[in-house]
Amino acid sequence: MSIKAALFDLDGVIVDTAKYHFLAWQRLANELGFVFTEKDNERLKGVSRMRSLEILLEVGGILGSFSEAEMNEMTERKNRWYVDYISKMDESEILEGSVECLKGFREIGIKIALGSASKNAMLILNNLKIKHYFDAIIDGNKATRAKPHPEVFLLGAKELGVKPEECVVFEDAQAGLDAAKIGGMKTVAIGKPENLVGYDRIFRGLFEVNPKEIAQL
Ligand code: B16
Ligand code: MG
Repeated sequence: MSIKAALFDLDGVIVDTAKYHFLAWQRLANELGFVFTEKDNERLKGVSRMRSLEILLEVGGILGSFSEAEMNEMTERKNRWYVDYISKMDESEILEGSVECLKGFREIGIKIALGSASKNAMLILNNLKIKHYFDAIIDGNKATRAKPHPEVFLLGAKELGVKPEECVVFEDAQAGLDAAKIGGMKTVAIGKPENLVGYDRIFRGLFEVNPKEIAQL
């Protein structure tokens, strides 16, 4: 068996928080006086909070009009609304097959880490009651460099005490798949083949994943 650890992205793989990010970013766009659509929101997946704001302001045609302090204030405002939404989440929002997949890897002795860009990952894991499945949790507070930089996954491998080539990463965002590849890890894409490239396997969701098969990658 070549794989010793499975590293999971959070948003888009284990839970769909993108809808809450969207509602909060949309509210900010409304306050700033422009429309932000669900299609625009696709560009924010897997991207850091500040980079998301830059994309949003670009959509509104007002990127470059604000100071660093104003940009910080806007990300804080958006985050307060976002945290309001995710504070109400519970186990019913876990995406289909996620718990079975995590259990399946544990049963065959594969270590598990979280590799998320989100600074709110711990709150989400607590609300979903799945924190105990993770041997290491690397989130946006621990990793400072945004995907496609491989930092978040390399820190995960390090905390688990495994080599990058012994890891498989589950990701829904292209930046995340690129980060895993740059880090020298195997990749499982979650999503549609027309939206993603450069993966070892692709599934519609964790409900399609067979941990024993992935362990042989
Ligand atoms: P926060 P992931 C990412 O989560 C989201 O996909 C992305 O839309 C968000 O901007 C980023 O986390 C930062 O989140 O504002 O909560 O710190 O896919 O890396 O689990
Ligand atoms: Mg994601």
